[in-house]
Amino acid sequence: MSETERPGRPVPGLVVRGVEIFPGLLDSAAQAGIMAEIAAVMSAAPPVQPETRFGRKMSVRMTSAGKYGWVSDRRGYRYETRHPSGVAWPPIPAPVLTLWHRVTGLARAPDCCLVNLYRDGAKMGLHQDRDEADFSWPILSVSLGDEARFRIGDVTRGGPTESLWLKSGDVLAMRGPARLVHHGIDRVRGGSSTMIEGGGRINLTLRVVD
Ligand code: MD6
Ligand code: FE
Repeated sequence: MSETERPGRPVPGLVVRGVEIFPGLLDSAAQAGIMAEIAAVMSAAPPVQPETRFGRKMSVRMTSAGKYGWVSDRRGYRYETRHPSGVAWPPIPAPVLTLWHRVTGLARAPDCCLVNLYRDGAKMGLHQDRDEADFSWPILSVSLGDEARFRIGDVTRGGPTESLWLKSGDVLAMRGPARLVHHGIDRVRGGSSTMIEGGGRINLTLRVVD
């Protein structure tokens, strides 16, 4: 992995169990700019409520931008080059790519921007992100809209966890020894933001897939 030190690369304001958090990295203009682009992504590739391999519907709605999108259905979890409807995923919006390069310092672009939409009561159980080919690449995550309690555990299952509230404009990086920690969203504080039309929270995760 070629990591170039770039001038102006932000320093994490907080590190929790190895996860780097950049509170308020995006000001409200930057958030609104990204949100407008993500709204266009969601009209081209509407978020769907995926099913797990076991036939349970997830409460989060998902879509993606980029070369690959992450999907889940009865056949399992995987990356696909098309939305379940058959349309190609829209390209990753330019301001999102700029943020990736600025925070990671990497020359390589991500292959996938997974868009997680949390409406009324949606949450996400503790999981690891391990459907990518090479865990030496980081994952970058952007929070928009309502505040959410993010829980962070360990690389191994079980054991102690810590949680923190993520607000709109917060950015987070999972890399190095923290790349494979368990994490999830306990709950979203409904109505805590007006950033998203129709309410709720959006989380973007940027990944190198192959
Ligand atoms: C969320 N985030 O914030 C869920 N995964 O809604 C994730 O699952 C996540 O924030 C990998 C890396 C960073 C993340
Ligand atoms: Fe994740």
